[in-house]
Amino acid sequence: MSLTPVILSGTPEGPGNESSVLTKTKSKTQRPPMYKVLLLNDDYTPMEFVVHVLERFFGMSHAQAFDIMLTVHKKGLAVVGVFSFEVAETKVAQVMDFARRHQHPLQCTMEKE
Ligand code: TYC
Repeated sequence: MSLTPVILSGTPEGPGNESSVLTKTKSKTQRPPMYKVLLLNDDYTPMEFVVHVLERFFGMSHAQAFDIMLTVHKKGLAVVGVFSFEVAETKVAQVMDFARRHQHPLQCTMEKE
């Protein structure tokens, strides 16, 4: 059996070295997309209920929750957190279900960042 010589392309340091062409491929790793969870204002949901929702489902302190609730009340909406798709979907479902069970029209949605 005979061996056929092959020419390998590379840098002056030669193939197989750290700086050869093989190491120059672009990394294509992507960060997973993140989703903003938004709370929307309405005229009927009691302020205390919204504060409770923010404490219960978003782990906010009472002061933080009160501030965000006031932002929603004044500006119409606010981002209450940024999560992976699955976590954002779960938070939205939990808030919507909790509001519905208490017969409040509170709306919670998600949006790709
Ligand atoms: N605007 C409501 C009220 O005056 C309070 C409220 C705040 C409702 C935030 C929803 O996401 C909301 N009772």
